[in-house]
Amino acid sequence: MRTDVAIIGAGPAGMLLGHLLLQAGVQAVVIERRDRAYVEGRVRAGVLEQTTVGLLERLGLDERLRREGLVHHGTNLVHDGRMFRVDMHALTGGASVTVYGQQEVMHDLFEAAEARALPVIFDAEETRLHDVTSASPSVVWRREGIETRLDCDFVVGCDGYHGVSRASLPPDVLRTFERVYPFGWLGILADVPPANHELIYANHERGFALASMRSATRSRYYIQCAADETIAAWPDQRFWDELAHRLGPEAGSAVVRGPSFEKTIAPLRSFVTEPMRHGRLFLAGDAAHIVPPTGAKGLNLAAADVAVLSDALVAFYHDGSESGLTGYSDRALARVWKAERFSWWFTGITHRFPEMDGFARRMQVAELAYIEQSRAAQTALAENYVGLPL
Ligand code: RFL
Ligand code: PHB
Repeated sequence: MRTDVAIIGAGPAGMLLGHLLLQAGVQAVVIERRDRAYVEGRVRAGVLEQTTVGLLERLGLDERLRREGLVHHGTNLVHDGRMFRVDMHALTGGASVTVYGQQEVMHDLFEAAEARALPVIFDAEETRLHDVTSASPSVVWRREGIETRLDCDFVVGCDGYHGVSRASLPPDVLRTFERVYPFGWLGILADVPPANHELIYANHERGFALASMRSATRSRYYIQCAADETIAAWPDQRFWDELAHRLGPEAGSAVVRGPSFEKTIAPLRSFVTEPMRHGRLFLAGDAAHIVPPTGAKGLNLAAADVAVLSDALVAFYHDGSESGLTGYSDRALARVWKAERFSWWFTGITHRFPEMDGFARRMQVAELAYIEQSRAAQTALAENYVGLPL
């Protein structure tokens, strides 16, 4: 088999890139380790920046998003049990975010892949990358016992944090930067109306809590938990009690309880790989970087990476220009580091750290009180939250 661009991984990064290339007449094949139901079923991101929405619009994939997505002009912070609102729309000159679950994004991308004949190979095992520093790389995998080889011009690793692509960069080229946080997020989904029409990020002595949603009838809630916490220790009743307590009297009393149908614990990590290119191998999305979910940046960064990379690949095929490809890693990393900084900072001011002494705690309280009072501080938060320009 032969194609122009081999894409490893059919998550948001891989599928968006595949569609962007297809739209520009560049051939691509997406190779995915799991099946469609698994990828589509993963409950993850919920908040899309305007640039991500714009990308889906450019692909003609925004019809359901416009109908079902919830546009949010503000977000809310709670500290000392008090809630205040950051009017992102007013502070950024009209920007907003859209609540539309990653599961919905993936559904739309997979449906369109079938309709537009973007080739996606599911259940590919033992994927290996070959000759990525030569002019003719290839990808080999095994599916139902049969080995297939795909020759291509470029390989793009969109295979997430646990993928094979990053490992194909030689150790003397690869630099990694990491922070592992000493806690996780316990998240639930329940078919109950959300506590509030916008998100609420709460700093509480006992730990962080987040009130989010998927629709007017489906709530998504998270609470900070110990890194080694078990789900069995959190029956619904205990979760609801703790959530309501941490959200404070105003938001906590508005929480509508009901049976959860999803409950998972996610670790928190900041991680960056440099460079994001080696020869004809490019990395995009979680394969290259991880952010803690506090800033809602992961999926949006993946989308921003492939927006830049697809333009560079299309310029190569249309005009023979290599400048976009040469500049990809630096350009993507400049944005990645800013999102890393924001996600790390927002995590730092909202979570309870085990080593925190009285001074550190008071620094958090003072910072939140400052944000509450300062238009400048709220503007800084708002412009990062809605997403920095590409
Ligand atoms: P993904 O989604 O991990 O997809 C990678 C795909 O590659 C496949 N793969 C392989 N395929 C072939 N061969 C191999 N050897 C392979 N190894 C792996 C995998 O099966 C998978 O299908 O990476 P991608 O595309 O870069 O997308 C990244 C996003 O999924 C991620 O950043 C977000 O989910 C992060 N995130 C959030 N991002 C936001 O922008 N806003 C949010 O509100 C938000 N909330 C979240 C989040 C992530 C969370 N968790 C659980 C990590 C909330 C949570 C709780
Ligand atoms: C979510 O709805 O899953 C969500 C929202 C905001 C975040 C993280 C996750 O910061």
